[in-house]
Amino acid sequence: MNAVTLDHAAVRGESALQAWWMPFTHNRHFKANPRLIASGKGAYYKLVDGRRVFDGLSGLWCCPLGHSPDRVVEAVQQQVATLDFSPSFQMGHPAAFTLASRIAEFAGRPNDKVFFVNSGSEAVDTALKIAVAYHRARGDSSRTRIIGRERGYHGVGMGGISVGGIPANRKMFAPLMIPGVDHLPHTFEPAKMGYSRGQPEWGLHLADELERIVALHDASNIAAVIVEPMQGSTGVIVPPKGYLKRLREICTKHGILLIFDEVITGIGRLGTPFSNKFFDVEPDLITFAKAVNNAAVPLGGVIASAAIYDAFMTGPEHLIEFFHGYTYSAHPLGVAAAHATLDDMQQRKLIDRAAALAPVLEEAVHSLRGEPLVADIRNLGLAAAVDVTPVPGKPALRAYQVFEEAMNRGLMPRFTGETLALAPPFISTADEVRSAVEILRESLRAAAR
Ligand code: PXG
Repeated sequence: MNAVTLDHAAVRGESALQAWWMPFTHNRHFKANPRLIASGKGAYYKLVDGRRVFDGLSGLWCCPLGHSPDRVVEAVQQQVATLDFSPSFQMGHPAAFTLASRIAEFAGRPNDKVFFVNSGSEAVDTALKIAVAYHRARGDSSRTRIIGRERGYHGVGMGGISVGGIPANRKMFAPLMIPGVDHLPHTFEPAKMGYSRGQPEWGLHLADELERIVALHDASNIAAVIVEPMQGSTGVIVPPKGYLKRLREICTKHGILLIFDEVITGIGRLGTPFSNKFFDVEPDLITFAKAVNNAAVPLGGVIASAAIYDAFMTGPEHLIEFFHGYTYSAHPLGVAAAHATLDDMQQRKLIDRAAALAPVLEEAVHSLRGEPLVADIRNLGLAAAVDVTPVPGKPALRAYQVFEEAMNRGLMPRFTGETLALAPPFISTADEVRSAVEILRESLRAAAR
């Protein structure tokens, strides 16, 4: 049975859906009430029951060009017929080198180096390894502690859940956590910053908590700080004005590496290639994944400053300098899709378009203030979130109810906890962005009835 013949009627309550243990999913509920996607084109998905829905989250924040853009489709087709796989250990293929330079240029850091991986989780764990090994390579091997942040999402690897700050992602795996991790406080305080447009005025002082943690352990024991410049998964938590700059200053003062996890903010979501240009803050390491190749093939990476790379380039030249990598690092299909994605973004000026759509989304989403169930609204770049009031005694149900109403009206937003998020494809029109928000308005009203 393929995805197209597996329609709702045929599978409801039957065994056809039982074998796939789905990720981050309410499996039992889903299998009784499946939502199956048959195809995608441009900013729309088509469900197997024939409904067409606007893709309000660009897949999972990863398809800024919409679905199956011609250029990416052709590039992957050609690549699979030319060079389907190429080992990356002690061998290389030319397009991986040109992509690495291109991504470094794209980040405005042409001397940086790029290490390729296959997902955001791998990018995070790779960045943490680079950070710890970097200090050791320089003879500073007591610098091992890593500082993450409450509410942070850094994927699901052992490193990522350890530095991450989402309780549900951590509590079942406590014995597997890496030791020596502290967390900065999160910056979300609705009483002080509710309904902020863009970056909140309140909260800069929370960056100074880093000084407290440094004083506790002594800087000589701390390797790195990792934060999402804007927290995506936990509901578009926007950094207070000046906060990231302050973190940078404190890290620099104490010789601590600063890692920006840009798996969501990277590749244009804030209207700049990476968020360093948006916030005017240069981290030492940047992780990316998702949108880098429009998610056509899994690909991610870590951008490292030349100084970090150089610290590893010691010892005999015939020996490996960094014992890390994946079979699929710089997979030719992922790389081809990334070149095609960046070509398309650059030629069609799609990051400028994301920047131009950002105020449209801001205006529209904040017009939901005062609608039933709405508890808070936030936005940054081409991303926004609406918090809803919980159903008493049933956490996370309300946002799901709103999501269902939205799906019935032709919009697929993201629901998580008590939050609905929107991050439309960059190819969306202003009217599509506005009408997605109007559907959300009707859905909030319907869910409140
Ligand atoms: N870091 C960040 C900042 C992320 O947002 C990851 C790492 C992990 O990436 P992988 O490719 O391993 O999943 C992410 C992933 C959501 C949502 O709904 C967000 C993510 C993934 C799926 C859903 O907000 N972010």
